[in-house]
Amino acid sequence: MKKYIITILAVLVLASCGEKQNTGKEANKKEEKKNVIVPQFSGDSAYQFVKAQTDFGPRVPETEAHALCAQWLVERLSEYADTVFVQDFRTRIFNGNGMNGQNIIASFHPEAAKRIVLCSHWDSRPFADHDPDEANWNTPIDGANDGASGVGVLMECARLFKQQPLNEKLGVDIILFDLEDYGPRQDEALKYYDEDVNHWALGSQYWSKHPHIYGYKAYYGILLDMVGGSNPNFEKEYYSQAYASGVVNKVWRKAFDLGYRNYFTTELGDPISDDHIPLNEAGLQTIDIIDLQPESSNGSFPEVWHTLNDNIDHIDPATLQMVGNLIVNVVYEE
Ligand code: AHN
Ligand code: ZN
Repeated sequence: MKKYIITILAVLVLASCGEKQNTGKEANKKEEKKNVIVPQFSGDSAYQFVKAQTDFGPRVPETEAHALCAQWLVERLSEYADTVFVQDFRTRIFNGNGMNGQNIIASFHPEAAKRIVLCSHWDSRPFADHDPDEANWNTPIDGANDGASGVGVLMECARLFKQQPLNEKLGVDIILFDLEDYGPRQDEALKYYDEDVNHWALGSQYWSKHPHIYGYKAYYGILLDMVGGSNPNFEKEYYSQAYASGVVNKVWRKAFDLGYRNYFTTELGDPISDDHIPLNEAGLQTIDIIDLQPESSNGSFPEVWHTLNDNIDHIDPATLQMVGNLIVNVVYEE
């Protein structure tokens, strides 16, 4: 019940915030920013949040592990956030079959008009279709990096947002998308190719058409994907730069300030089809922080990508720490 009351309030507040009156305040802004105390992001805590997910096993939609993980995510997020929404949806996967999914949304200061979206996908891929051993191509993956890493960072962010509340005028929505990674196997991709249909990012496509709050608007979004590998290479992903260059600049500038130049490069990365595309197409400027490895054997991502090796043994808490620290610095200084 309470959820729906808050929903209605949020709509009213959003509707009434057309203009703002800023004159003398601008000058003080920089000074204020310096005085914000940013809480300490723990890479080890984020790592535990990643491990808790992989301990369920592969989180493939419509499996028990997936359902149990959803329950855990909702329970933990309910401890931290003001409101948690579970958006159940039914969609169509690449082969035409129907499938159920759940987007999980944790809102902080749901009444605030100025909002930031932080997102990741929480499902894991049903097919290890880039595994060196062809016998594994139908085997689901743990998705420690591909899925759980971004969620782990966002769970630690949520813990901090509870511990040290954000400015009351700033709202954050952590959105965990389902069914990002149910695209067809690489060796069958042509068979299922349809220029009008994106077989990936199904939860994000659904949410973009049916946001959890009618008429939902946000200032910008940040997607985290594969943020847990060792020695990451975060290039300025092509669509992020094309759709949301201001957000890329803001985040990369902060990464430089924090001393992360070796990992947040100025290189313009390859275009990646990911959860940020439907959001950008719906008008929400969203960047993708994603580990791009154009020299790897798959040509795009870390070596373990879509193999059985994408497990907890290949997660580096230092990378989680760097990305998480960057996110909290961006958010608390907003
Ligand atoms: C494709 O390769 C179609 N998408 C890359 C985005 C992705 C997949 N992220 C995680 N898994
Ligand atoms: Zn994937």
